[in-house]
Amino acid sequence: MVQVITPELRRWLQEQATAGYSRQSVLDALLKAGWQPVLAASALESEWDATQRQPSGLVDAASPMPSQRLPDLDLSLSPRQIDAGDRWVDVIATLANPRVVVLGQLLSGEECDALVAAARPRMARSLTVQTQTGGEELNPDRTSQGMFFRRGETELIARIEARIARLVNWPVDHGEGMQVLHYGTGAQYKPHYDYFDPAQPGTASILRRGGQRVATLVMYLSEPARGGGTTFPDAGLEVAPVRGNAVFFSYDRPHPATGTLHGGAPVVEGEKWVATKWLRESVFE
Ligand code: PD2
Ligand code: ZN
Repeated sequence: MVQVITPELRRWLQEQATAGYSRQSVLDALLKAGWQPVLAASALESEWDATQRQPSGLVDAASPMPSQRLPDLDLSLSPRQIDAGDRWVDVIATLANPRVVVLGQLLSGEECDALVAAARPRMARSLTVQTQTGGEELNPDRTSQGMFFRRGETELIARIEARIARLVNWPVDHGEGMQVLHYGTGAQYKPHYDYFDPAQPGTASILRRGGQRVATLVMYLSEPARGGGTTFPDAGLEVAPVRGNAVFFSYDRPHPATGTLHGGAPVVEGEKWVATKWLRESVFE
C-alpha cells in the first residue's frame, strides 16, 4: 500500500495538535489506522513540529484527548478504605470536578522516614521541565529542593510504585520516577499545571517519552506545624499536609479547563517533605 501525506492528513494532524493531543496518541492512532510505522513516524516528523509552533491562542479549550482512559480509584461503592495490594488506604475526601481524591495512610511512618533519608543526600534546588526547549530550568516559583528516584530504584520505591499502580489502576511503567521535594520555612511552589503546555515548542520532544501527564499523586512525608497545604485555587480547595497522606488528581487534557491549577502554599512553620508521582498516557521509558 502506498501511503502519502495528503492535504487531509495534514489538516487532521493540525487538528490533533490544536486540540492538545500528544504526539504519542497521534502516532498510536496512525498505527491503529494501518499506517506503516516508518511512514507514520515520517509523517509526524515532517508535519507535527510545524503544528507545534502555532501561537497558544489557537489551542482549543473544549477538546478532550481521544476516548481518554485516566488513572482513577474505584470509588463506585463509596468505600471508606481501598485495597492497594499490600495496604489498605483511607478515602478521606473526593471532588468530582476537578477529579481530586484525598487519601489517608497511603504510606506508613517508617516508609515516609525511609524515603526522606534516601532522598536527603541527593537534594538540589528544584528544576522544572522547560517546555520552551524541552530542557530543565531553575524556577523562581519553586523554592523547594528536589531529587528524582529512578523507577524501581530500591525495594521500597518498587513497593510504593506497585501500591500506587494498584490504587489508581494505572501500570507502573506509565509512571515517571518518583520525585522528592523539601520545603524549608517560607518555601512554596506557586500555582501551576502539571501537564506540558501543548503550545510550547519544547513540549513535542518531552511528549515523545510517554506522552502527556494525565494524573499527579502528591504524598506527604512530613508535617509542617503551619502552612504548606496543597492548594487548588480554582476549586477553592486546600489539602493539609499530613504525614503518610496523599492527594491524587487527574486531568483529561492539557488545558486550564481541567481546573487542576494547584500549588504548594508557603510553609509558615516547620518543614515539608513530599514525594510526587506523575502518571503518563503511555509507557515512560
Ligand atoms: O508540594 C506540594 O504540595 C505540591 C504542590 C503542587 C507539589 C506539586 N505541585 C508537584 O510536585 O507538582
Ligand atoms: Zn504540581
